[in-house]
Amino acid sequence: MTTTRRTGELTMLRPQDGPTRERRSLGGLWKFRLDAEGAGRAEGWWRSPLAAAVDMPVPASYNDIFPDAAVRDHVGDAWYQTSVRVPARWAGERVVLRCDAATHRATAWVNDTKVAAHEGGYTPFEADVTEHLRPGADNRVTIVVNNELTWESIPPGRIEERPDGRRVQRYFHDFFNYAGLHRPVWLYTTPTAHISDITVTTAFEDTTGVVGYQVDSTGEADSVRIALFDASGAEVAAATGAAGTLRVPDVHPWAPGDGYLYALEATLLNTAGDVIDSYRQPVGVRTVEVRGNQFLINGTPFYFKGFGKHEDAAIRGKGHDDVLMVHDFALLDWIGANSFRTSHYPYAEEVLDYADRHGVVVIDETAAVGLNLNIGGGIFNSGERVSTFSPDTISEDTQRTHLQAIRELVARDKNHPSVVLWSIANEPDHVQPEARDYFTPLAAEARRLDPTRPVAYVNALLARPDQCQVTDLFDVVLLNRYYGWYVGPGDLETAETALEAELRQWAEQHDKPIVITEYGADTYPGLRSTVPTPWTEEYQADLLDVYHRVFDRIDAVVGEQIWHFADFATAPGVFRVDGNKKGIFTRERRPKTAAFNLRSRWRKAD
Ligand code: BDP
Repeated sequence: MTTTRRTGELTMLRPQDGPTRERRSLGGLWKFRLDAEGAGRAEGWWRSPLAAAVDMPVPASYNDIFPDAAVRDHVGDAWYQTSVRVPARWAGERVVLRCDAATHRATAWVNDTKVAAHEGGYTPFEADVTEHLRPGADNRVTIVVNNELTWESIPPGRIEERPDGRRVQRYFHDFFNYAGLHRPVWLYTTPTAHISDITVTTAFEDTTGVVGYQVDSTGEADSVRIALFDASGAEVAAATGAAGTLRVPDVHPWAPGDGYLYALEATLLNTAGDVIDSYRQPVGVRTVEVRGNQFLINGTPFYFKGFGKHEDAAIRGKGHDDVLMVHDFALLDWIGANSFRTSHYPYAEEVLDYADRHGVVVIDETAAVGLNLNIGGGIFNSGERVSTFSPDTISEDTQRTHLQAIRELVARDKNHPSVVLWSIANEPDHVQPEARDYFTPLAAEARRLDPTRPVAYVNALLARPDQCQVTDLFDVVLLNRYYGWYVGPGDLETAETALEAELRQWAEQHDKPIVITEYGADTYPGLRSTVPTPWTEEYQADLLDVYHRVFDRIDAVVGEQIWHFADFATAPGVFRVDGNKKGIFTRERRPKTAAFNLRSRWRKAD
């Protein structure tokens, strides 16, 4: 039997060590050089050791590593290079270069050969480099990362040319445009014939877990053997064949707060029964369903408590860091949160693995943020409404990139039990009629790729239920609301009435669950007041209380995710004091007053 992977589908199986596979992390210090003029591509900088280079840690954003505005505000290419020796025993194996994230696009070379080019800063890409890497010898790996945001990129942006020749990046979203090699870079081996993808779906029949699987592979193999192990390592089900169903009596479900995982081991065998390749895929057995205005996990109504987050920290920017990750999850647990949204882009796979293992529920979002020319970083245009969709702005080209971003997100994250909902955009323009043409194919593609999860987009304050052009295309209503902050700052009484009136309208006009995916107030830590005063710690706490009173009065509200988990970096602006200060924690992860109120609300028994 020869199995080949389905053409046209993306495969993004995460590298792992195992009996037939080996990984080599390329993390550490790389050579680094900015190239605002784009000289490197013309001069072939990948062909020799990078001249005039400095040391740069990987993974990290490069922007804040040096006290240098030229690095922080750089626009254009930035070159990374490292030299790597892999064991001679790798000869004869298939060798793959994988970059977990290069923001926002990258081209990679191994020695003199271009091996990959990828668009999109938050999903991985890889290349088979077997022909180009010399096991046992020195090899140059060069990656040029480009951080320009344009009308064709996701997220979009535009570059201003200044009279003095400087190029300045403008963008419509409210977080700093960090760039670089943000996540691990790997070389890894697989056998020539190998497992290229695994897709798992799960269901229940009474207390029996039903695990559907499909194993895609490339190259000559005779058969596929499947075994499912429980968390203690005992085999609980087995099968043969590239696709099929496993049944697990008395299954231990994956559930919020109980990240129980099985391991599905897929093994490719040759005609003699020898193992060709083997891969272990974690599996959480759970269901997700939207019924009326309820969001059900394992048939039980689920209420989202948590935050919109960012991958953001001092110095490392958006660079993945296990220390920070574990600490952030510990704070989520401390405060009693059960979920978060990966605002506003797909997070590192390490984060989703952690969420899987700890039963934390995730709304998984694409990087489609800022597709709304009437909002700039949460601030609404006060003048005339401008057109978001046009051949010169958000266009079919943007839509094409957006579609690809959805495909890569689903391909990468489809097997994570923690992911219960796809959010395909944050606060796009959904009032203009063109929004419907723009979003119809995107919502359809997300459903085609993954019929097992609901699909949503995040609605901005500018569209009431009767104005929104796209709500009926989606399963869940996700709302970002800023009454008492951007709308009527300082007036919490009006905020309470207006919020309640609007939420009731949503609940009446759409029989769908509502999750409030953003609400909050900028808060300068240490600023206190006895009377309601925006920016104080008391005001943040009081505003959240107002929202919670309203949520508790409306059945269709099935979740509250505060904006934001921690203070984070943004582009400079008169509305931002060293970044966005809506964090419940400071950027250093110290609690503000509201953290303690939330802790008592969220930790109360349901
Ligand atoms: C919302 C955006 C979010 C911003 C927030 C704010 O979704 O990215 O950071 O406003 O202004 O509109 O704080």
